[in-house]
Amino acid sequence: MLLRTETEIPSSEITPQEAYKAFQMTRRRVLSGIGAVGAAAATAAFPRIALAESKLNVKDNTAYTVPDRDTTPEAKAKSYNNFYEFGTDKSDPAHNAHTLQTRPWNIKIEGLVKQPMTLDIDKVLSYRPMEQRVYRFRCVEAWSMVIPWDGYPLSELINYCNPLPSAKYVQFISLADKKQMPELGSSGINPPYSEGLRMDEAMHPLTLLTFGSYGETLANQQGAPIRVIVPWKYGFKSAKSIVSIRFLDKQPRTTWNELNSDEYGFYSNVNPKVDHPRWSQAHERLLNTNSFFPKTVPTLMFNGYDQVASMYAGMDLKRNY
Ligand SMILES: Nc1nc2c(c(=O)[nH]1)N[C@H]1C(S)=C(S)[C@@H](COP(=O)(O)O)O[C@H]1N2
Ligand SMILES: [Mo]
Repeated sequence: MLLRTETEIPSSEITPQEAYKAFQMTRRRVLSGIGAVGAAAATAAFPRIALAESKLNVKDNTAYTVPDRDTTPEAKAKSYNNFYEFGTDKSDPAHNAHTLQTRPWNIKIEGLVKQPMTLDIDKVLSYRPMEQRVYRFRCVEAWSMVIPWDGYPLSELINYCNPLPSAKYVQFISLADKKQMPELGSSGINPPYSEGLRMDEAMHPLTLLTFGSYGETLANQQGAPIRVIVPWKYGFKSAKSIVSIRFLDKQPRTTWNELNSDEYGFYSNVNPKVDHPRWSQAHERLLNTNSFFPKTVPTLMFNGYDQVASMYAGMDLKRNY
C-alpha cells in the first residue's frame, strides 16, 4: 500500500478523549487535507474503544426538509434497525451492537485512484463542515422513516480521493469481524456486506457521507462510525460501518443482489411501479410516530427526490430495478 504524507497524528496515538475533542471540532477544516494513517498505525494492536454517542457540531440545512411528514422519534430510529451482522430482528442491532468498537477506525481508499490510502475516521469526520439534512428513508420492506442525518456530501471525499477517469463505480465495504459482530455470516449474507453506486450517483449532492443523526454521532446499530445515505434508494443501498471505499470500472458485487438477484437489483431506486416479487412497493408504512398503528401512504417515485431523475433518462427502470 502506498502512503500519503503523514501530516496528522496517527490514530494509534489518539486517546478517546482526543477523539471526543475531534467531534467538537468538526467545523474546523484540516488545512493539510485529511492526512493518511501510516501502515503501522493501521495494523497496530491497540485496544479498540467504542465511544458513546456524543454531540456533533452540525448546522441545519433548511434546504433539506420533509414538510409533509413528522420526523421519526429518535428512539424509534435507534431501536428499529436492519444490521444483519447483529441479528435479523429489528430490535437485535440495538441490543447487540454494543460490541462494535468504533475507535480507532480506518477507512481504506482502494482501486482506481491516483494513490490508495488509509484514512483515520476522525480526519474524515472533520474534513468538511457537517450539516443536518432531514431525509425520507425508505426500506424495501415497505416501511419508511424521516430521519435528520448528519454529514457532508460524499462527493467531497471522492474528490479528495482522486479517482481515475476509468473509475465508473464506487463500492462500500462494511466491517466484517466476527469478534465484534456475533451474527456475522449466519443470516445467509456473505460477509463483508458490500454495496455500490454508479459514479454519478455517488457524486450526486444528495448522497450523504453520514457520521450522525439527530445531532449526535451514529449509534452503533445505525452503522457507526460512518455510513452512506442515498435518500432516493431503498435503505439496503446504504452500507453501514464502512471500512473500505473502492473505485472500480465494473459494477461491484452487492450483498442483496448476490443473495437474491430477482428480488434486489443493483439500482434499487425507490419506485412504486416496480414491485418486489413478493410484495407491493406502491405504499409504505410511516414509522414516524410511536403509534402501534402506523399510517400507510403512497410511495413516491425516487422517494420524492425528483432531482435525481435525469441520471436515469433513457433507462428502463423496470429492467434496471
Ligand atoms: N453492513 C450492513 N449495512 C446495512 C445493513 C446490514 O444488514 N448490514 N442493512 C441495510 C438495510 S436493509 C437498511 S433498511 C438500512 C437500515 O438502516 P437503519 O438501521 O439505520 O435504519 O441499513 C442498510 N445497511
Ligand atoms: Mo432495508
